[in-house]
Amino acid sequence: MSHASLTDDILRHLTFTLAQTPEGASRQDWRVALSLALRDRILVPWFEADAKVRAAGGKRVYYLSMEFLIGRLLDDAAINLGLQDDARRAMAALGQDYADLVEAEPDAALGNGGLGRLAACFMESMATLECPAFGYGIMYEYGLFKQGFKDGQQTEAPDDWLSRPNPWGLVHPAAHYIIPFKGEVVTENDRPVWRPSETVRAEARDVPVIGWGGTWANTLRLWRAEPTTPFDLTRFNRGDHVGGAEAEMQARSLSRVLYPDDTSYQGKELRLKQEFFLTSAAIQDILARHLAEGHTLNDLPDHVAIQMNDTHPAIAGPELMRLLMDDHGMEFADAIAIAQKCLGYTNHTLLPEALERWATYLFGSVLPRHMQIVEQINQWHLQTHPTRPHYVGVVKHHEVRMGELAFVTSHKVNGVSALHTDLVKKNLFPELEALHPGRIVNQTNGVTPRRWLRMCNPALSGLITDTIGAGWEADLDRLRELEPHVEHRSFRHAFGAAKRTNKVHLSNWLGAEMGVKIDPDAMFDVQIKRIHEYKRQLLNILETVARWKAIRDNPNAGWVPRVTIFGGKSAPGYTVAKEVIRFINDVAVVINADPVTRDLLKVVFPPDYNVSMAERLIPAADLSEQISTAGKEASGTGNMKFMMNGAPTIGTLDGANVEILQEVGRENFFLFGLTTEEVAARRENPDHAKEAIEASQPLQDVLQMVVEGRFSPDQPDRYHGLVNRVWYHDYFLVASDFASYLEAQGEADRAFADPDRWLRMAALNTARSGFFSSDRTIRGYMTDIWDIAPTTRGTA
Ligand code: 26Q
Repeated sequence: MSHASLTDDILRHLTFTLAQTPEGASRQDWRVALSLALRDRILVPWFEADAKVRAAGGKRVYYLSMEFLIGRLLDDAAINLGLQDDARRAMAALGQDYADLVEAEPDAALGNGGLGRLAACFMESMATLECPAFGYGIMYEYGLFKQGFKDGQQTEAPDDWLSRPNPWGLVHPAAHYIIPFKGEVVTENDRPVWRPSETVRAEARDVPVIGWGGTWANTLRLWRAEPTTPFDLTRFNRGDHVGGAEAEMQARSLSRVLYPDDTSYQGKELRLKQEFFLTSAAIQDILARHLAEGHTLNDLPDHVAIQMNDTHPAIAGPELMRLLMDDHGMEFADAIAIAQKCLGYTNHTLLPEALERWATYLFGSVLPRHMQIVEQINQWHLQTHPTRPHYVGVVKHHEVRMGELAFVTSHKVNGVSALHTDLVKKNLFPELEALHPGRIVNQTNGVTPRRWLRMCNPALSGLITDTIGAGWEADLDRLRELEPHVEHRSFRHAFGAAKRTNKVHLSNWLGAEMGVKIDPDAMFDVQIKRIHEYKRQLLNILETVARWKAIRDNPNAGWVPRVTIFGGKSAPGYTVAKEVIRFINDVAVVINADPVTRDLLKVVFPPDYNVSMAERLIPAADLSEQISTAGKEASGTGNMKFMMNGAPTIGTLDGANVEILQEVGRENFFLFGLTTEEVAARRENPDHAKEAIEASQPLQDVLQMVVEGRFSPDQPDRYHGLVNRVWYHDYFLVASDFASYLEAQGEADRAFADPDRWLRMAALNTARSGFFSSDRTIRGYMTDIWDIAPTTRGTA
């Protein structure tokens, strides 16, 4: 495929699909025309992949997730097809700048953070590994809100991402299902019959997901809610213009907007309906495909592996059983046996406030038949495990516990890092682990190196290919071959040059977007992730204030210049997180205006952090901030992206940091803070924060400055509540870890001041990051959970 034929196809799409002339075409038109020309080249591998699976009668993975945090797809598709250079040349021949068109694509933010981005990385890895798979999600009309700052405070605006054309979502008119809700369950001929009082229609939008090499594509099938009853013309004609559209509005609300919370769940009816909408459409689709391919329902586990991304689709077990029993006459015992063999459940959190529990009255009113089945499952589990403690159960205290439900309906339950899986066994499900030894397994998260190294960091990718040859993208362990080169000054120099290129790009972008001038030779210290108390952005900004004060007290002490960069959104209702955002912005105003420290310290917090912004920030980062309270971050995946891109971590022994430390070695990681066990012990002391503050002069000074209103001169008491929480309600141990963090930051300064030492560390981070490819993770799921033999692709 040459760039000439690509040029022809782009022009053909511009003319005949978009009905535009080259002269009249906008940037969006060119972007869509190019996307369509690339999409054409995905279709054949896509159809062929499906035909191969059908012919082989093989097993497919069905990945059920309420979130897919996709980001942009154009450059990713071009790279995986091996057509990036051709696309660049074709666009140049047409007088367009390829990079400009890539930027014109809206960022598909159908997810909140880590869990949703993991699902997107998994889709790409499954396609790369030629693992037959469908992703099932929701085609939200509005993705995660757009974040703005007004006087430093977060504002939220709807993310109207579909207002610009989306060439990646193909309408699949044949795939549509009726999703029932509410009503009652009656008995007919001794069998329960659900008579729903509401229905909506699920319609499929298919996004083809092309793997590295362009030989295989899977489907991400996103459901859109549509009314089952057409527009009520009678009501409209009676003059009730709004009422005529009510049913339509009600139905469409199910796929209207992504819930922007990623911890505290609220128990809202609409959310439960969204979860069932996704899950029922998916299960109906799976059964329809299975039967259409000529298999019997008893064979289901031979052809179907369903993975539940957290408990959000945990109604999958009861829904599958309902269809098997009520529509196909299967007995309960057979139905649960089949469900268990098909289902797997991935847990992503230990935070108690994030565990889904639905009041039985709500659950029973929205899903009356499922309520009966859940009760039956609970009874069956108790009968088959009579030693089950009285306080354990799927239904307890008038609540349905989705974690327990997912656990007992699955054959495997997994955590997402070694430490997290340990804690899932010991703290979250100790009783179920005892009753079902071996069911809980670990699958440490990973990220796709195509997007998170090859695509976002062309400078470093080019150096890697020049050094170890092509093909490392699908065989990331090969990055180890860089290690001997790290000993060569010329390689370290080239590594540093690639990093500097990225830092210059970022400096220019930040200058243009935020009007700040930053020095590309300063240390870029980056913390990007959702704003959460447990992630401790507060610890980072308090340390930054301490640094500012120390520089002012002693400006000529040979300071390492730093730019402290934050990015991230807060859930709109999370008051404490929003206060942290405002505090960081207020601190930034004061520090950035200080002439004494201007060349040594800057704080920048660009608004509306998203996947595309991560792709700019990560390649330019020097230091990766992974500073959660030990035991709270299930894994983290940003930590892996930084490591791949040559940014050493400053971090706690939490989540996958533990494994990063193990891979990269103690001397290449800035470790600090209490361990999980020490955290628990420390909390036993009611004065832990007070004692830590009194033992640290810098922390006392910082808190004093904040109390005095140094960062809120127009309202000196603005942060009294914040400081008060550090003193008296410091559940996440900001105070207790402060001194240790300060020490580690000092170590990072000393390392950075020695460029040769730093480059060695940075390069070794990249060289030792192979383990964190999501290809490795997916191979793990295939062997340990899905019972699908991994192909040897990439490991040869
Ligand atoms: C639940 C109910 C109602 C509304 C929203 C939710 C909800 C939505 C999203 C609850 C949780 C989430 C997202 C959780 C998440 O992103 N967890 C992260 O998952 C990553 C991938 O495994 C890990 O790396 C992170 O450590 C973990 O925090």
